[in-house]
Formats: sequence, C-alpha cells, structure tokens
Amino acid sequence: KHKFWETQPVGQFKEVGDSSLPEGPIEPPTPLSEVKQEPYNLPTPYEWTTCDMDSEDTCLEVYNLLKNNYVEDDENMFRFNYSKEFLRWALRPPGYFRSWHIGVRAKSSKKLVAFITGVPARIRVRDEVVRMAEINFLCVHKKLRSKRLAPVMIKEVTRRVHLENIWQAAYTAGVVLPTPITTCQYWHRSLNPKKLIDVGFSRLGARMTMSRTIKLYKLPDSPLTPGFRKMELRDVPAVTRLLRNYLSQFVVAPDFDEDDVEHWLLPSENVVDSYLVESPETHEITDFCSFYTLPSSILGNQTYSTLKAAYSYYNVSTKTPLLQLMNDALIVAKQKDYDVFNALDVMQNESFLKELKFGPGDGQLHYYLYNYRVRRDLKPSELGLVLL
Ligand code: MYA
Ligand code: JJ1
Repeated sequence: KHKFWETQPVGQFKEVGDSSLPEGPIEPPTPLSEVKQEPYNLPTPYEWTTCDMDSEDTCLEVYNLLKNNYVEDDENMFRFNYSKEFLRWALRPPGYFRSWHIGVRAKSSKKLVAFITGVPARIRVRDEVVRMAEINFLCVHKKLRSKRLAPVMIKEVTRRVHLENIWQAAYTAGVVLPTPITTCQYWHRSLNPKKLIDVGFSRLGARMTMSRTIKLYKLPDSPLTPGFRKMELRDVPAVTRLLRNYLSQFVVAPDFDEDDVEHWLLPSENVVDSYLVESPETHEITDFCSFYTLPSSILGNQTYSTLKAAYSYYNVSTKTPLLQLMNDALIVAKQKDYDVFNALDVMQNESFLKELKFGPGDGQLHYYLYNYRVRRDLKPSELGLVLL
C-alpha cells in the first residue's frame, strides 16, 4: 500500500503495539563517506535548484508556488498562504543550511515546480536530546501530482541532511503515513464570526442568530492581566529559562537555547507575536504566550480573499492561570484584526479550549519522526512540539 514509505526507516503499521521493539534510532548512522555524493535523478524535464531565501526573487518564487499549490482543507475552500517574511523566518533559524532549501525547476522554462525544506533542531525524546531536521513545505505543483516526485524529493532532502551528519527528522502532515507518534486535533476560536460564516469557515449554530453569535464571541478591548506586555530582546534569558523548565515535562519537545528563543519567539511583525506577564511587584517573568501568523487564501469568494489566522505556539503558565493567559492572547489577536485563533490539543491546551469557546475543526495533524521509534503512541498532551 505504501510502496515508498515501506522502504524507509520509520515505524511500520505492522509493528504498532509491539512493545519488544526498543525506543531510539531504527538504523545506525553510516560513515559520511558512504553517503551518496550526487543528487538523486529527477525525470529528464526537471532539475534540482537550491533556493536562496536571502534573494528577494527566489523567495517570491517559493511564495507563489506555495500560495497556488500548498495545503488545502478537505473541501478545497481554503489554502495556506504563508507570507514571504514568514518563510524567511521559518527557513533561516540559527545554524540553518542553505542546501536544505530544495527546489525543482522545469529545465526548459526554469519555472519552480516543487519544493521541500529542512531546518536543524534539537529535539528531546524522553531524556535523549537528538539532533534532527524539521521537514516542512513539501509541495508539488498541482499539474505534476501523482508522478512519484515526492519520494524523490524526500530521498534528496534525506541525503542532504545525512551529509551534515544528522540521521533523524520530525515532520507533520494532514495525511496518515507509517506511522504517527500522535494525532492532534485542530480547534478554532472565532474572533470575527460574521466573516467566518460568510466565507464558509464556520456555520451558524442551531438556534443561533448572527447577533447572538457575535455577542457570544465578544472579547474585552485590552488584556486583563496586570503586567501583561509584549516580549522584548532583554527578556530572552528569562523566557528561555521559563520555557525550558516548562517543556521538560513533555515526552517530545524542542531543546531551546537562548539563540533559538531569540529567533523563534522574539516578536516579528505579522510573523510571530509573544507576550509575557511581568510581576508588577517583583518584575519577575512568570508567564508567557505566543502565536504565529498564517493566513489562508479563501478560494472563490466574491467579498473576501484572505482569512487572517493566528496559531497558538508556545505558552507557559506558572502564576497566571493558563486559561486567563490565553484569554489575553485572544484579546490581543482580536485587537490585531485576526479572524480566527487556532490551536492544537498539544501540551496543556485541553485545559482552556472548551472554556474559551474553541470548537473542534474538521482537520487533524499527524506528527512523525524519521529513523526514531517511540515505544507506544503518545497522547497529544504528551507532545511539547509545534511545527509551523
Ligand atoms: S506536509 C505538507 C505536504 N504538502 C501538501 O499537502 C501540499 C499539497 N500537496 C502536494 O503538494 C502533493 O500532494 C505532495 C505529494 C507533495 C504532498 N508527506 O509524488 P507523489 C507520499 C510525506 O506521487 P503527490 C509536509 O510538508 C504518499 O504516501 N509523504 O504524490 C511534511 C506516496 O508514498 P507511498 C507523502 O501527491 C513533509 C507518495 O508520497 C505526503 O504528487 C514530510 C506519492 O508521491 C506527505 N505530506 O505529492 C516529508 N503526501 O506510496 C517526509 C504524500 O509510500 C520527510 N506522500 O504511500 C521525511 C524525513 C526526511 C528527512 C530525513 C533526515 C534524516
Ligand atoms: O481549518 C480547518 N477547518 C475549518 C474550515 C473547514 C472548511 C470546510 N472544510 C473548520 N472550521 C470550523 C470552525 C468552527 C468555528 C466555531 C466553533 C466550531 C468550529 O473546521 C482545518 C483544521 O480544522 N484545516 C485544514 O484542514 C487545513 C489542513 C490541515 C492539515 C495541515 C497539514 C500541515 C502540513 C504540515 O507542515
């Protein structure tokens, strides 16, 4: 059934539940001299290209490929529309490799027709910190689907990751592959219910009118927690300590240092927003919340072309209850004109989703590791990792 995935070092469906298999790498690293030195062969009309995300032109080509061909919902009403600034941020974290930003062009026209990326990360699985690649933005142009290009792209990114002496990867997908470490549910909190209903993102509930619905989702004009403010550069050490301590409770989580926190969490306009609570008395940083910006194109609506969505990222509560912290996150997102606030049921998110009027979506997100077996599948609440 999975002609490609059956050949890869990933947990296979037939192994699910076999507790005799050890946790850890599925196959050992090979000497670097044994890693294939030349790129895999593409069908003759196509050629490899390394995408220089520093270049405005290349970044625009990638942006356009994804804008027109990337992930859609199951009814093809919405398509992710990652911004250029977001792609630059997502693809150039500390220690990134340009060689992991891989494109495929048509030889004749030089048009970019496919893409896949990796970025380096340290991911902790129980008490082992493992150097991994986070694989994302796999995309094949709609006109070139089902030609088995994706397996070649996955093999090529794997080869280039191996050349950096890295042997594991983490990735997410909306489709089921061999085999998820966990499956998470998307939840959605309406901020602009009228627009969401108008574009078909949500529906008017039973026995609900538009005005009752608008009232139901109303939020205060400004955050309620004293000492709630935007994160700044000077907060990086305190936020790093807070986050490292918080993430230590999850089975799978990133191992962030201060450079990672500066890159992934310092606010960047229309890319990532982070807030914290500084105690008005002690000036201690006690709580933290963040979300990233990922709009979706609305396919075929006369009035609206984009849905502005915030996605819950990393949140830490030690003093302010998580529910209250996330309520303030909703308030600032509403003030910044987001239409919807999305979250997965990862970490401790279940504790606020229902109370803050999130509803379950029709989408799921499956999490995977490459060449690393985990003994049993995890609960979403055991996962401390959010991929973009
Ligand atoms: S997830 C986002 C994926 N992108 C989209 O959904 C955008 C819209 N769709 C497309 O662009 C295409 O449909 C794609 C497939 C490109 C997805 N992950 O070429 P094909 C398998 C992994 O004929 P196409 C993200 O970015 C499929 O099961 N495999 O199919 C994370 C079949 O294999 P098998 C997938 O539809 C990506 C084979 O591909 C996915 O033209 C992580 C068919 O190939 C998928 N999302 O193209 C990648 N979808 O026969 C893995 C289909 O065995 C990284 N397939 O079932 C692994 C780690 C690598 C690094 C390791 C380092 C050590
Ligand atoms: O956004 C998603 N679903 C929406 C829209 C559904 C439109 C019809 N299919 C949804 N809306 C209901 C909201 C409602 C608000 C009031 C309370 C009740 C709920 O459910 C879904 C997630 O739910 N998104 C997708 O399907 C997009 C793809 C998700 C897989 C992503 C793969 C990621 C790639 C990894 O890098």
